[in-house]
Amino acid sequence: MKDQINKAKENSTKEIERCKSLKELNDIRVKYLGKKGELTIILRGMGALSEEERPVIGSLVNEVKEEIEKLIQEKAEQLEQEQLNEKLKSEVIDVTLPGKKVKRGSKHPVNRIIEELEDLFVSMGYDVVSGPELETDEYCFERLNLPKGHPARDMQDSFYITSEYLLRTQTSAVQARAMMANKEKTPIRIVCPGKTYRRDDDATHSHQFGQIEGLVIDKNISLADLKGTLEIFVRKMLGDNLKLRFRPSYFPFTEPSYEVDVSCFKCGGKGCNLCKQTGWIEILGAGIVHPNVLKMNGYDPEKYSGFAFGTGLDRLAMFKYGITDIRLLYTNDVRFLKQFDRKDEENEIKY
Ligand code: 2NL
Repeated sequence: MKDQINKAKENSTKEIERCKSLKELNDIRVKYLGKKGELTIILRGMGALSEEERPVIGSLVNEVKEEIEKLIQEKAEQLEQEQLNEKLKSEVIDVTLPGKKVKRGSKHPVNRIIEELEDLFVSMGYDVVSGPELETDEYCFERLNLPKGHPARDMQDSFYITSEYLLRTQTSAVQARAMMANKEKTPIRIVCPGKTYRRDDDATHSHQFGQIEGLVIDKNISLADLKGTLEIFVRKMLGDNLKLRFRPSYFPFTEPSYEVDVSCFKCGGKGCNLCKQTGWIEILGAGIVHPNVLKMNGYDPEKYSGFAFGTGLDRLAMFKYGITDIRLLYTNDVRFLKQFDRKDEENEIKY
């Protein structure tokens, strides 16, 4: 019996040593120590032994059992450690690899123009004001010196929603609201960028377009103030040293009214395809606020005067970035838009 025990000890020790997995190790444990394991069977068979032999064999079996258990425990720890090392090795992270780049969106060129103009005018003490795109006839036309039946209303074919409400045809409505809200309490210095709508349906016009208007009302405001302001506006947007030219024109809300040209920023005024050989490019509409408009919006024209101007943001963006097809501004093709990823200065075309 002793031999049998020693043999079991010897064999199990070898098997444990050779064993390569926890599963195999468990099989070994069952084989020697399990319910039907070799040592268990020996213990059960001890009844047949003599009184003297029983304690000797009993303690030997227990000793060997403990030893095997200890060996199994040690082997298990070793195998677990090996498994962990293996796992760590397979999951190793190279912290020196470059990270994945997060794709960032870019600002729409028209929004860049708006932001730049807002910064410029805020730096000159203006407020940026916005208002509803769905406007009343009253604020879009009446208060801007365009009474019902006025021929200028025909100039702008509008999107009427009801007989009273329409999509605003110009941002001037916002300015009329600002005047009505202030009513001589304070002077006014505001710019109003925003979307406007007209029922244009030919190939070169869009039914929706961006506009920015400016309005200044105070005591003793003159045409000189308007000229100086527009000069700063144009030079900041399109280039230093550009010249302005005021041509008499007509707007119902200003008197006198002007169309303002800028000396061609591509050819410097010599004549080229951009300015159609004239040396000038029309860029703004402007004028001195009509006394009727002042009166209708709560300002006494005897005490107060003001200037106003307006321009299309799409045209400005096209000039500034050298965009030749207006549809690119509305189709949101990322190949186009991502070109405006970088800083403004890098996108500007140098004429
Ligand atoms: C253009 C011309 C212009 C105004 C807008 C205005 C507003 C008020 C009073 C007086 Cl509340 N004038 N706005 C004046 C002159 C021209 O816009 O070509 N826009 C695209």
